[in-house]
Amino acid sequence: MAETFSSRNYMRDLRLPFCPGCGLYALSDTFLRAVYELGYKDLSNFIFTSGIGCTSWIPSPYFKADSVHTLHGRSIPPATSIKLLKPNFHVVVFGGDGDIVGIGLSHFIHAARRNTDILVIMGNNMVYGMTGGQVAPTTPYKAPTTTTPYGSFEHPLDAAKLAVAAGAAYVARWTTVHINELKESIKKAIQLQGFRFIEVVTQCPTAFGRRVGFKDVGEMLKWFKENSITVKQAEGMREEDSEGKIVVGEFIEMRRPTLVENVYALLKEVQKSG
Ligand SMILES: Cc1ncc(C[n+]2csc(CCOP(=O)(O)OP(=O)(O)O)c2C)c(N)n1
Ligand code: SF4
Ligand SMILES: [Mg+2]
Repeated sequence: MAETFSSRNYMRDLRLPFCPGCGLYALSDTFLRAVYELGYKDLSNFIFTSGIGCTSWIPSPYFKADSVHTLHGRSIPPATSIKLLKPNFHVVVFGGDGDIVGIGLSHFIHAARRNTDILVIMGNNMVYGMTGGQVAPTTPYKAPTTTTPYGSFEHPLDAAKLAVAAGAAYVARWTTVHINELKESIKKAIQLQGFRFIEVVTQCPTAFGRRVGFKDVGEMLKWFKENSITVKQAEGMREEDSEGKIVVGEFIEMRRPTLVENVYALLKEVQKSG
């Protein structure tokens, strides 16, 4: 392990493309810190895929690693193929809320159902950030966006709960004010098997914060902090009372046969009988 952590050791000599104050700097850095603390000197044991959007820029081309930058919403299918062909690698998907649970939603559900051995990290900034702040399936009720100037009239999708219902092996949600918890969660998720999903509620001051009336990034982070409740606290609350809160913590951790195990076991059986 390198003497002290520096994200630069894991990154190409390029400047990240994010706006000042964007939470994606912290997400990128926390992921690399987790990798470092697990003892990986480089990213040669990892393969990344991502779609299109601000969050999707995290691994590609910035991480010094093999990565596939795919179409908007289509990062999970190539991750699945890569994991089946290269089962010894950690396959990690980075994507935004629009990418993962908007246009890419069916891939997300089926990957969880199959218990596909990948880690999906979703940066949830509650809008389509890169394209200017359109409403997303994760936009809070009544929040104004470029396409809902009078406030969103839809209730947001709970991606973590959906992943649990679909069969994920590990699900957690944190925000960019829960950096230590997020780092520990990433470390755990990298080491687990099956479909792992970590949602990271992250500030987008440019396309979300300004529009909903936050003065600066500090105000957004304060809102994350004051508005977060734990999974345990949420369990004891009525649904209408927890509406609008950010439920943070681990939602599930369970072991069941994974896609790779099932496919390779079947291949062995077929080869034996044929
Ligand atoms: C098939 C397709 N539809 C739409 C787009 C335009 N587009 C690019 S990124 C994006 C949304 C990005 O939002 P999100 O996935 O939440 O990522 P963020 O930028 O917020 O991190 C959209 C609609 C596209 N590139 N391809
Ligand atoms: S638009 Fe939002 S999510 Fe994208 S880089 Fe800027 S602050 Fe970050
Ligand atoms: Mg987004």
